[in-house]
Amino acid sequence: MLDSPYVRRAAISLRLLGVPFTHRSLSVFRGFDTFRAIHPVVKAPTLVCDDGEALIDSTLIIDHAEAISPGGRSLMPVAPAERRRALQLIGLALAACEKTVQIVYEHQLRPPEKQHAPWLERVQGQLHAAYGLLEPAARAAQPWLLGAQIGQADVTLAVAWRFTQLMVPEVVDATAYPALAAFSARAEQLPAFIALPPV
Ligand SMILES: N[C@@H](CCC(=O)N[C@@H](CS)C(=O)NCC(=O)O)C(=O)O
Repeated sequence: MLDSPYVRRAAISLRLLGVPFTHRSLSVFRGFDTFRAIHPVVKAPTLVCDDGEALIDSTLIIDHAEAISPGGRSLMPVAPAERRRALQLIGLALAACEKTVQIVYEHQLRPPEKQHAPWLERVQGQLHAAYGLLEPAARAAQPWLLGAQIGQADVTLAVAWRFTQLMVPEVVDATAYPALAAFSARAEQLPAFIALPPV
């Protein structure tokens, strides 16, 4: 489901890379048994390739999509310095996704009496640390994080921010991160983002 930031970043990336795919929206919770019939590990996203082999994990799916993209299109810089910067930013954005998911799971999957306040505080602090490092990067974007061309760092950051704002806006106040909010709004106007909305 596109409300998962991992599913959405993979889908937007495939689209930007020109790799055709069919999207089947299936909940890993409500559709557990149906999903398990597709892949026993029940992780979203799962990419089932034309020969029936399946890949899990958004980063690995995107890696494969880059390898088969028509015309050798890529969302990653080649030069080592820029590539390292992209990897650094993607790591922070993925951490923001993970910490947001942990907060959501703590609230939605655990009974209230089993929720652990110190764990939630730790995770919220980590989420703010990630966005705190990403805010100056978004402020310096021209208009994208590594220059004129949209890349994987942009896709992952924009998807992460929108996900956090949809799921836990009370934890991450958008007004405290104006550059991230503006960056996200810019990305969400692109056809690939509009075609694959989180809700
Ligand atoms: N590192 C993975 C994370 C994927 C992930 O955790 N997806 C969630 C949905 S947002 C999921 O499958 N949750 C069910 C579970 O972990 O049991 C990726 O990048 O694809």
